[in-house]
Amino acid sequence: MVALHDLVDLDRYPLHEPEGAAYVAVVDRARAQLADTGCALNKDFVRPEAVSVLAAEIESNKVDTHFSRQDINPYFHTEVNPDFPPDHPVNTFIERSSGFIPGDSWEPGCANEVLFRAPEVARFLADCLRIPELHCYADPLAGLTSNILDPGQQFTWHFDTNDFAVTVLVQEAEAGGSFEYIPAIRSADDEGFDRIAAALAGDRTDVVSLDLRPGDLQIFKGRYSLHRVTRVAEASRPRHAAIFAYTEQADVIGRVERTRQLFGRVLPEHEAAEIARVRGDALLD
Ligand SMILES: O=C(O)CCC(=O)C(=O)O
Ligand SMILES: [Fe+2]
Repeated sequence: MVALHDLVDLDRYPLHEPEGAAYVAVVDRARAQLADTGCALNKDFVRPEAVSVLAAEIESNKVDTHFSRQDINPYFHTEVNPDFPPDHPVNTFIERSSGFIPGDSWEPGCANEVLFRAPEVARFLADCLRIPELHCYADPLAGLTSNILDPGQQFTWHFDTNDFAVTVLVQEAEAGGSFEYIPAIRSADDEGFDRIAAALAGDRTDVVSLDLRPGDLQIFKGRYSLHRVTRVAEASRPRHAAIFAYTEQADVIGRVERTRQLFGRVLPEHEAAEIARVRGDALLD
């Protein structure tokens, strides 16, 4: 089986020595970036040879991708809300066309999974995010995924519903497919609708285009920062990113509706979790 040191450049990112000064320096840099822009970019986190392995695994699992195309508002909704004017962000719907390789597609022990499940990686991410501990998202479909943008596809402006996202770009598009974001365009007590409306209409003020390269590990706080992946050019190769989902609580499973939206199906685990949520316990009848 692949080991962590085969995958991560431990000279640059000494995840195996969390007490050392080098580790602390790397974490401090990520913390500063997160505080500043909500985005920490860990360049060349994955070794170049390992990036090829991650890419080959994604390529071979790509047949399992669930592609979907919806016109969404920044809040991931698709329906008009009559409480808001027609030109309001809530009623501005733009194309999201992309696909996800689901969590049950990966060979156990494959490189993508080893990287996702390595306790050292979860420890590092928790330290960067100043969270006591992180667990791999227990959702059987949404825990370990790959976001696929084929030529002509785009993932339009949106906010994430989770507090942070962890991404490794594995294959970059030659044209288009760039990650763009507007730091802190909203906050817990300010929706920021005016600036959001301007951004959706094409205003580039405050748009940051991230210099993301294959092997880079991105930690992104997407609750307050509007972000998108621009359209991959028709003549380009596809853009493939590995997406690692973690939760602060253990054993979290995603909602049925959202799972259907992204993966086109649900598993018995999702149905059971939904019933337990309604009842407030997981007991049989
Ligand atoms: O593929 C990416 O880099 C991130 C896409 C994204 O924003 C998301 O899946 O919420
Ligand atoms: Fe997102």
